[in-house]
Amino acid sequence: MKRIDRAFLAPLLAGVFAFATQAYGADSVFTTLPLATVETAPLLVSADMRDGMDLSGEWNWSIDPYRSGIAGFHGEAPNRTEQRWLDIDVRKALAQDNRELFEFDLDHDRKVRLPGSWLAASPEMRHYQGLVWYRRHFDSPAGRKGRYFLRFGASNYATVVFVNGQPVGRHEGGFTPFAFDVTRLLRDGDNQITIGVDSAATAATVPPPVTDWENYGGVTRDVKLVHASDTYVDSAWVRLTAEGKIAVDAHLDGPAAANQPVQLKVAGLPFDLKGRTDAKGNWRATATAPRALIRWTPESPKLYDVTVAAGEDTWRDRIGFRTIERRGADILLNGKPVFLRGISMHEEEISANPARVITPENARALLGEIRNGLHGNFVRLSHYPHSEVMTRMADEMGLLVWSEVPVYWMVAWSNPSTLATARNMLAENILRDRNRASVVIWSVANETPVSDARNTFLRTLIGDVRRLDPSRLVSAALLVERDKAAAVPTMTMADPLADDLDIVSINTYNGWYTPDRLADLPKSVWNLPADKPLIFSEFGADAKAGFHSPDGMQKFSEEYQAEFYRKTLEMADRVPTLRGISPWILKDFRSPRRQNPDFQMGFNRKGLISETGHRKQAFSVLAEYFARKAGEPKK
Ligand code: GCB
Repeated sequence: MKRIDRAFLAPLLAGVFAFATQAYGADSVFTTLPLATVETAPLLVSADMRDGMDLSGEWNWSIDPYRSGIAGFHGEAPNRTEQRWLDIDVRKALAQDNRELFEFDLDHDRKVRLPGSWLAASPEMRHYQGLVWYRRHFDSPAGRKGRYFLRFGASNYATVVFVNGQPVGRHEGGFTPFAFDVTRLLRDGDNQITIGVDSAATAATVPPPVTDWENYGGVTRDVKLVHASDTYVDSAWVRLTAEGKIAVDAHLDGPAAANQPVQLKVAGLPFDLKGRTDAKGNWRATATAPRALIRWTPESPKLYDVTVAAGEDTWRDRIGFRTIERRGADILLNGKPVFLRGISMHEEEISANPARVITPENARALLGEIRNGLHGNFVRLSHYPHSEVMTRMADEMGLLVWSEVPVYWMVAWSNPSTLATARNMLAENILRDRNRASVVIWSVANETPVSDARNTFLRTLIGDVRRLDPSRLVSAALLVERDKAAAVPTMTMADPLADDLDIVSINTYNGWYTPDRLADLPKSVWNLPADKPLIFSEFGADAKAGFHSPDGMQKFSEEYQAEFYRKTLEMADRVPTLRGISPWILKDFRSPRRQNPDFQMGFNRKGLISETGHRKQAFSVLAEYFARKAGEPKK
């Protein structure tokens, strides 16, 4: 890849991000620390495959509901004993001068395991949204040489980072990775890291405060001290092109980045591509793929060990090679039509008290329900980028992936800072996952009402996707207009954005949020573009596992949900351009807006399995439908 043009995300460079100034004012650390974006910070693509020190484990933590660590009583700059990130041992300081006033002591506060959201850490944290400080110590690696990066898989939502009392940087956005070069801040022996994480959403953030899922605040993915040589491969993208070639784009960072010999190898194949970086440290090359290459498919998800060697550094990844295209109303995987047998999913493990901890075991359990239980080949990872553990597991298990950014319902379409935030988030997601064969669709939004400002905003994002990754398909979950006078449900795609997308995706809840009789659903009329694939990206009905209705017609019963699926699938089968579905949703998930005490208790119950994994009746309805679809000759 050519490192993204500096001009690409121009507003980002101004450091004007959606959250910071609104929540903290112009001169707090949340506003003034260097902002990590795809243009300003290391990308460290495939950092999870690099050497380093895992900083998961026990951290001390302390809430800061009035954000006192950031400002004094009257909003003035915090003084020395208020700045919670300073390298001060509070007990020692008091031993030296017992007149000092500290109203926190992070080193001696409670401990919690990171990664994981604070919401599940203790009962009184269940609904906490705001600022929390985390602190841990670690011993510096012996014989330090080369470069050290502090890399976060994700931290929700705004984050400030300090090492040994020194400011490092900040980041905004709860679902994508970021990293800082901390080489010069490390010292021999004991080192201290302090992180402030603020989960509050504002009208300007992405997503905004009103959603239908739990806002899991905190450091929700791995923190790692990554080690690399002085000059290292900061990003690499290796893929199969539509023409059947293997292409590589790599970028080196460091003093010897320019004019450096580089070499791409794919283990197990007679493939060895050599070249040299240009003056900016970029290398782009293509070569014909060997005949022996086995293509990645959901049925046979072959991954290769791939390396890019450059000087002292070797970048590693495990990569599948496949193509994805649209032709007319068809989606072609490796040149053959494919029907996407999927379901949607939130990033939430199967558990009575989920904390958004996605370990490989948790990811395998969720995706296993789709692949083996439902006979699926596709998952919609809604409504934001999921953990890299999940997309790697999808590569390994053979599931096609829809990947999305949380441009959800009503973001501040006319706010340039909101757009900058969304663009950076989208870029961070794409740059992280461009090497994943499983990812076939980038989605830029979910259920966003049409307006000029919204169209302009989303077209900017679509343009970014096409520039950063023209090899995949672009979509967004759209709304349709319903003809109120028609006798049978009649829906028309009137959203002008459909013209900009490769796949038209629609969420439909007729029979759940509308008074339609389920029996009428198959008669529905859909007025849709004839030359584009359609995905029903959502449909679903709530059911409380174990709640039954004698006549099958009571909402929240397993019977109603199962019948809703039968009739909606019958309806879907009559739409000629249908090329996939991802109903709502695999598992019951936490959503604070859902408070019916008989059925919901803080959970959206549209899952086909309960939060603890109990399968509801509708599960087998979909499983049988997918088993049939899998056996059908392709259109
Ligand atoms: C939708 C949203 C999804 C909600 C779902 C529901 O249309 O896209 O985020 O959770 O409906 O259950 O209402």
